Amino acid sequence: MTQGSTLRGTAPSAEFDALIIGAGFSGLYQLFCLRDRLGLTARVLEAGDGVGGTWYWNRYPGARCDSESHSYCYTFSKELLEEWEWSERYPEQPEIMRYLNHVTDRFDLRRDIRFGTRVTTARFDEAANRWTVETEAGERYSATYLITAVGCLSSTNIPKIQGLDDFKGEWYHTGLWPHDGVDFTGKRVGQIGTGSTGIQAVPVIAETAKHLTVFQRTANYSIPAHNAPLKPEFKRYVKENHPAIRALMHSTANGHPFAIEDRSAHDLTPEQREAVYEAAWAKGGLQFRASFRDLLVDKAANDTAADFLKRKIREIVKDPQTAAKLSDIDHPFATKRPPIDSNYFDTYNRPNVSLVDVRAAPIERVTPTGIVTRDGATYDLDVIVFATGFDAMTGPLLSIDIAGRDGRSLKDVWSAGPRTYLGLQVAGFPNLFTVTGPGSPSVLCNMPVAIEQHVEWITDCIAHLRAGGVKRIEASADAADRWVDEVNAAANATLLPLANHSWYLGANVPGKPRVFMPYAGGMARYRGICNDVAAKGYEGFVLSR
Ligand code: NA7
Repeated sequence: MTQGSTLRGTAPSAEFDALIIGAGFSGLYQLFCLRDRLGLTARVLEAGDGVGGTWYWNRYPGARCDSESHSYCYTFSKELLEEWEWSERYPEQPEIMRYLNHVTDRFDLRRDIRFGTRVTTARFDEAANRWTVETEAGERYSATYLITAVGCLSSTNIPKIQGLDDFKGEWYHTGLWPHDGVDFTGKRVGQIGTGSTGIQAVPVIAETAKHLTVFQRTANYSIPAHNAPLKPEFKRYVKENHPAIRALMHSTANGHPFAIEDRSAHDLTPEQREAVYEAAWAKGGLQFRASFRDLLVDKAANDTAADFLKRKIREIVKDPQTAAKLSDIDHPFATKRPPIDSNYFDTYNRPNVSLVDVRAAPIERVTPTGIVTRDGATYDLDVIVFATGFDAMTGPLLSIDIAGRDGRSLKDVWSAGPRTYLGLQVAGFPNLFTVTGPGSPSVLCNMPVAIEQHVEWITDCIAHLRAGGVKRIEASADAADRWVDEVNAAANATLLPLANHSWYLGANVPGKPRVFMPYAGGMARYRGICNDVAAKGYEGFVLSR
């Protein structure tokens, strides 16, 4: 076990009741709750120069949310719900940024956020019962409670490809996109990655690039988003039905405003099933996977959806070889995060777009002028776009050097994979709360729903501690062990682990332990578990006065 290093700085620390790391959806709401509801002194430390978290950094072409706009927002304020109006079915990155800036100003949050401040270390001082954090600039802050609101997909995964440093063109990761954009006009562009991000970027880059070469390692399903401006009737429906929409989102497994149909794919004849899938395809979006209740638990049921979606790809893509590569999908539908798209497959019918199968011939190296694959083929490029995803869930937490009781570092405690109680706390790290941490539904849920539940639970917990004169709360090791078993059991009850190369399992980052990280038992069930734990006096946590 390595002991956490000591803090570098000697400057006195600025003292608060609570420190929050990150000013995305989570950090903003956590600040509001602790400051305005509980009356605590709180400070948000944010690496970026503005609010938005994941959305602040992900400015790539086509960046858009996969949750429908009327469900991708806070629900805690009736006034906020009434005054904000989304323009499209799926909100684009700039509109989400406008929304989060509006929330920040409306609730006067900006004055308690320190921007351009990257947290590098966090130490728990047992005698003082306080966390001290240090920033890249050597500033120090201390607080009783430390809350990480660092997001699940905020540590970029840039594959270590030999020769990248010598590339004479430009290269970018989609999650660290230049704020003033990238002009692809007349350029030969290579894009690596066909996850949700890559699938959004391809059609937009193809519009201006001279040529776009897409390097695909794993073929992917995608459902049309059918994005469009919202009609006045729908906007009115949303305005008049906030409580019912919120109640619906709270009742579903994924926090989306649609329920999973209570029927098996086996209940219907092949013709009836086809009609269901056609209707879901025409409707578009993530709701496709809600067509039958057994799509994620029964392989034969899943095959019916997978076959339909592969057939759609072959119908849309005209070149049979390209269609074959795009539809050669090796995992059941929705066992990796299912993308939704705007003309993704159709874009391969453009003369300026081509597909390279890097499962068959992996990328060998980057040269000063392009990419070489193992079969010796060379691709001359002016720009390389890495749509290669993230060191998900644990990456953002482990990028901070966090040490708890007895100087134990989080890196050591999680060396074989993350271990949490409810995804909210780690044994050995008192008064540290992890919003949407590993072991919680997080990325399997519509994120604002998961975030509001966590932030509210943490706020109620801190209120309870202060009301009872409790100085410290810490997950017990036993409760965390039991929860890790529960998280594994929940994943194993589904088909999700069959996608053995997914980022849910950490398999996209070389050397990362393969552990299924999010809780797959459903958001509604999870909310109930968290409520029960609190009602039983924070069962599984050790509270000390
Ligand atoms: P994803 O879903 O992790 O997708 C990353 C893509 O990049 C995926 O196709 C990967 O292939 C590919 N990849 C990663 N490394 C390499 C290397 N070394 N060579 C070739 N291809 C590679 O990230 P996204 O940003 O698209 O989406 C993340 C989430 O953001 C998404 O789920 C939504 O929740 C929003 P692989 O599949 O690993 O073979």
